Amino acid sequence: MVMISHVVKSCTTNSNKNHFTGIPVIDLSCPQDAKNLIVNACQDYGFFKVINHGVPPWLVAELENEAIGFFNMSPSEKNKYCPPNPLGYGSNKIGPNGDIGWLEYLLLASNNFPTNSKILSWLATKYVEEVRKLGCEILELMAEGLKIEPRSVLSRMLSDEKADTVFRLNHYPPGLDVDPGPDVGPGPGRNRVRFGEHTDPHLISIGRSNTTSGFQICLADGTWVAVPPDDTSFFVNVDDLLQVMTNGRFRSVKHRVVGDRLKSRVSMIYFGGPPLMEKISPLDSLMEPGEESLYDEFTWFEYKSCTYKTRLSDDRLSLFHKH
Ligand code: GA4
Repeated sequence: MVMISHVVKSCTTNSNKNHFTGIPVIDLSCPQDAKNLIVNACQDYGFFKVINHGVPPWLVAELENEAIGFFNMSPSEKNKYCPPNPLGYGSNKIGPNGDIGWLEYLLLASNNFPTNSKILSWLATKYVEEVRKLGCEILELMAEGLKIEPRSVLSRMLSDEKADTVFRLNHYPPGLDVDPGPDVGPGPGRNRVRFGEHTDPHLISIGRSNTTSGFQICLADGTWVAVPPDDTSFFVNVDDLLQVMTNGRFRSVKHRVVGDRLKSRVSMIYFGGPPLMEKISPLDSLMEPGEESLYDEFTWFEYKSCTYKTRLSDDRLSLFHKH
C-alpha cells in the first residue's frame, strides 16, 4: 500500500458537532478534588482528560515538530527504521498477527530510540520522562482517592528503574479513498477506522494529539463517542493491568481512531507498564471481606507475551479470568 505522508501543520479548530461533551476533566492544580474525580472517571469511563499538568508546552511542540519532520521523510528513508519488531517504524500493519490500520508510526522504548535524529531521540527521552512523572502523580492521586496505602502503591511501578515503557508516535494522513477500514459513524462520507478498537495492555496510557479529531472511546453501554481534541491537554486511559489490580472496579477503556479527510492527525502516547517480573493481581487493600479475585495472578511479562500473540480487538483479559 502506498503511504501518502506529507504532514501539514494545521491550526484550524475542529467544529465536529458529534463530539462527546461528557469527558471528565481533571484539574491537577486542585489535588483535593482531583483524587475523587479521577476515581469516578476510572470507574465510569476508564478515561479522562488532565489540565494544568505541568508538562512544558515547548517540549510537546518541539517533539511534535520533530515527529512531523520524521514522517515527512521519503518512504525509503523511513523504511530504514522498519520493521517494528516490535520497535521501530511501521506503516499499515499493526502488531505481528495480521491487523491492518491506515497510519504510520514509530514505536520506541526506554533507551531504545531507533531513529536517525539525535534531536528526536533527545526530545522523546525528555518527554517520556516528564509524562512518566505525570503518570506517577496521577497514580498517587488515584491511590489517595481509593483510600489505599502507601500512596505509592501504584506509582512505584512506573517510577521503578525497570519500569517497562513504550512510546508511540502516530501519523494519520488525511483522506478516505484508499482506507481499508470499515465505515463508522452516521451519514454519507462516513469516516473509516484507521486504528481498530482495542484496550491497552499496560497500567495507564497518557496520550495527546494535534487539533485533528479522530479518537473515540466506547462507553459502558457500548456506544462509541468522539473525544474532542485538545492539543494543550493530556488524555489518560485506564489499561488492562489497572482493571485487574482494582478487581474490575476500573474499566480498561476500549478505544479506536477514525480518519479525517482533510487534516493530518499526529498523536503521541506514553504506555506505562511495570517491571516485567511484577506480579499482577487485585490489591489486597481494595478487596472487601469475602471478595474473590476475578483474575488468576500473572506477571506483566506473561501478559505482555500473550498480547503479542493476539489480534488487536481480542479480549486478552478474558484469558486470565478465573473460571
Ligand atoms: C496496543 C497498545 C500499544 O499501542 C501497543 C500495541 C501493540 C503494537 O502495536 O505492536 C499491539 C497492541 C498494543 C495490543 C495487541 C498486539 C500488540 C498490536 C497487537 C495486535 C504498542 C501495545 O503495547 O499493545
